[in-house]
Amino acid sequence: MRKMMFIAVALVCAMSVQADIIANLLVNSGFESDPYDTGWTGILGGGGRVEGGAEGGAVNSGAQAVIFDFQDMGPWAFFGLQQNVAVTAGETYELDGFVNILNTAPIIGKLEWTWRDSGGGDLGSGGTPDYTGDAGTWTYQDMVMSELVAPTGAVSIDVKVVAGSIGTTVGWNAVTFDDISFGQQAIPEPATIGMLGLGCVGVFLMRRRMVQI
Ligand SMILES: [Ca+2]
Repeated sequence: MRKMMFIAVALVCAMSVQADIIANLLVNSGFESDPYDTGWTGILGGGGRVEGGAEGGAVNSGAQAVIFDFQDMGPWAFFGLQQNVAVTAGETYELDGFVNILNTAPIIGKLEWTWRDSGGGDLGSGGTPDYTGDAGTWTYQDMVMSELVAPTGAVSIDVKVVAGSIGTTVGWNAVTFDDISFGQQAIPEPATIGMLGLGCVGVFLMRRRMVQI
């Protein structure tokens, strides 16, 4: 019983100290509507359509995800969507999202971003590593980029989902994305940090007592 309590408190402790975002600034982040109607615009080769779970586990949450199809395609075919979001220079942000890749061929999915100044100028870009799937299976992977600090002069960011073939694809393959989030990192209140610290010390003491018993 005590051990279970310890595990429960330790779990709450670990979850509470994990960085989170205050609010998701993206519109239609779960692709519950057609991205071309709501929130997103096509980049690279465009593409992408919303679909429900008919493909077998293609949805991370809700009823739909966005899916990019690869049908007998040569290497270096890239498709994507982007959304521009206002930011404050100097503030710290986090980008997160889920990618699900059916790769019987060499295809990848990733998140990318470009900071923009007031004239739309490029203030720097970046991206997550290339995510690949387990051959022939659907498995959602969490793509997280934390500690993204808006550079001096930045007024907005282009958040992008990118799917691409890095070799020749044979037959039908697909990359799906769902639940993309971008927002300022939540900074815990000093009082909360104090309480958390006390809680964690409590867990540590409980653990010690358990060891002694
Ligand atoms: Ca969804």
